[in-house]
This record gives sequence, C-alpha cells and structure tokens, in this order.
Amino acid sequence: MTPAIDGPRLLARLDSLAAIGRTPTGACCRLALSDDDKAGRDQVVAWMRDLGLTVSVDPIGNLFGLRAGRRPDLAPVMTGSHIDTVRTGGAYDGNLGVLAGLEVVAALNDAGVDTERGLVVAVFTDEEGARFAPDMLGSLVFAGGLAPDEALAVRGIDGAVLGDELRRIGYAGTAPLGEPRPHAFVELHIEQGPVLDAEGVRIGAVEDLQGISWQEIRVRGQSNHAGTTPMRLRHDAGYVAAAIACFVRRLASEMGGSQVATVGKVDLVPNLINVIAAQATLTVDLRNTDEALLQAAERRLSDFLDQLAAEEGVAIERRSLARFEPVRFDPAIAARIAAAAAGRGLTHRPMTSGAGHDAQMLSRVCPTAMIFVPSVGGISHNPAEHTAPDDLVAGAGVLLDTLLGLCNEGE
Ligand code: HGY
Ligand code: MN
Ligand code: MN
Repeated sequence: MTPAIDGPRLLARLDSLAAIGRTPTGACCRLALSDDDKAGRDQVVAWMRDLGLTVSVDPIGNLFGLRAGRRPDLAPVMTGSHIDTVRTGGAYDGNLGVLAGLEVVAALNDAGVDTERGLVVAVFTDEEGARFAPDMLGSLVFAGGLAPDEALAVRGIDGAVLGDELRRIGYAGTAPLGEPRPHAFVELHIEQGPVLDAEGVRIGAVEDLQGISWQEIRVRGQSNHAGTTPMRLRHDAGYVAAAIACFVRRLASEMGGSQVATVGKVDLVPNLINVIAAQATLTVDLRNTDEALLQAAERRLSDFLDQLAAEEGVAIERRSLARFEPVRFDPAIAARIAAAAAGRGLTHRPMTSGAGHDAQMLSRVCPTAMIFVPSVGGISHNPAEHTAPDDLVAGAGVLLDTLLGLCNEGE
C-alpha cells in the first residue's frame, strides 16, 4: 500500500498544538522551557507514543521519536524542527516541521510500510532564542557547536537559568548527546517571508541560509531631570538607543542586497516620562547572505557606537548573543526535494532562508536541506501568520516522498 498524508489529521494536530499557550490576542506563546512549552512537549510526546515511536530526551531537552527500520546498523534519517515560539507566535513556525514528521510516521504505519533505515522525528530545544540566546540553541548543542554545560548555564531575559528551567519542566534527559547521528536531515518549515506567496509557487527547495549576528548593547548615561537639564548637559541613554535603531535602519538601506537589520528589544531605566534615561539595554539583529558583508555591517555599527559614546558622553558595552555564518545546504538533498515537488505536480523554486533554522545546525553533522511552503503576505512571528491548508498538506507530501527515498537508501 502506498503511504499517503492524511490532511485532516495533520491539520487537526496543528490546531491542537497551536491552542497550547494561546494568548487573549490569539498568538501562540510558548517561550522556551516555559510551562506552555512543557505542555506542548507533553502533547507531542503523547502523540509520539501513540504512533509507537521510541521516545528519548537528551541533556539539553532535545526530544527524539524513533521509528525503527529493518537495518538498525544503518544511521536513521531525521526530520523535525521546534515547538517553542516567540511571544507573538503563529500556528505553524516550527510546529509544522514536527507535526508533518509525525504525520509521515502515521502514513507509513497506516500503509504498513517498513523502511531500511529508521526515521527519527526531532523536537529541538529553544530554537527561537527569544528567552535564552542564542537561537537554535538545542540543535547547536546536538551538533557539537556549544558545550552542554555552557548552554545549561545561559541566563534568560527574565533572569532564569536554562538548566534550572529544563529540570523544572522535567525535560533534562539522559540520552547520549549528538545521537543518533543522522544519515540525513530534512526540515519542513513555513517560509516566513514573501517570496513563494508573491510568485504563486507552492514549494521552496532551500539551498542556503543567511548569516546571523545578534548583539546586546548596554548604554550607561546619567539620569537627570527632563525639565531642568540643559540639552548640552544631557547624557541621554534613551536618545542613544533611538540613534542606534535609526543607524541600523540606514545601514541596511545603504548596503542594500540581502542586508537586514532591526532593534527588536529596548529596555530603559528608570523608564519614566520625566527622567532622562540613565541606562538603555537594546538588541541588534543583523543578517546577510554574504559573510564578508555581514562583518562589514558589524564593523560599521561598532564604529558608530564608538562615535556616539564620545559625542553623548555615555559608556557603551556590547555582548554577542549569537553569531552564525551563512550556511549552504546539501545540493543533492535539495534536488531530491525539487524532484519530489515535481513528482507531485507542484511548482517549486530554489530558495535562500532569511530566518535561522535547526537545519543550519544539523548541516554541520549530516547532509541537510529544507522544504518551504508559502507564508501568506510573508507574515510570521505574528498571530496573523498563515499558510493555506492545501500548502501545509502539500509540504507534508513532499516531506514524505523525500524521507521515504532517504530511508531506503543503502550505505
Ligand atoms: O531568528 C530566527 O531567524 C529564528 O526564528 N530563530
Ligand atoms: Mn522556526
Ligand atoms: Mn521563529
């Protein structure tokens, strides 16, 4: 019997998971290692067990569900993504990759299909990095790019320590780190950008992913009376934060190409209407597909900070929160994805990912590529995030075909 995606089953699971951590404004909010993240994890583990998967958890909380193959001596194929979200998350970012992986397992089970290699569905810890930086933290540890002890010691934006939270929610596992080392990794994800939707193309075969530079900048000025202090005597951390936000916007438009930049988080102290801010803590997110240009953007920002500190009489400290170079995925896996799309009569195109993904870390340890499906209007990290049900199901079908081919690949 030919395995087939059961669309309604996949869509129902997506809706169920999206309801966990739903906010009054309709967002999906499951910050990494929060109670809502735990609730989401518990639900996915229950589905994994219902599907007969062998569930394991590693010391950083990465979750794996294994469907055994006929050849346990061969490395399994892996798929998956993340289920932690940003505060204003949508229903599909990360969730689609995990639940489509479970749907592939269900389709194989329903059809009574055995595969040569096992198939693992993974849920990686803290992909968003919104609470605990860097992003893709769990898959980075899995790939050997960050020592587990260093990751467990990371302090979040709320002061919590990652390892404490992992233990608190009961997901500090003991499975050997970095295992099973996959034969290949394929991740299905919404594009989170406008390209596929604007072009009316159904599937993206993702060939590469841009570099990421996250910095935390702390400005120390001098609090003073907003009414009495002459402008020439002010050391206004609030103004400096705003100047940095305007600078990075100008930097991106001057550089053009794929350069993007934003200040997403600003905290002022004492944050009162009639007090010149003594301190500002802000974040800068810079990205570019070209490593040399990303470094040039970082240098220009650093020079600007030095100049601003001198002009405004403030102290400026900076701390790197994440720094990942651009990644090229495996062309052969990307070609399989394109062929699978074509085999289903789906329009497809090669793509670059603007967002970071767990796949970029898995590409350090095995042949890896991604499947994108369209995001309506390119909206993501927003409750309005939407992908047409037909596209969600089509993406799962392409994932099924791609994984099946890889699972029956010999040595
Ligand atoms: O920041 C990113 O690109 C991803 O959503 N973590
Ligand atoms: Mn994601
Ligand atoms: Mn995201």
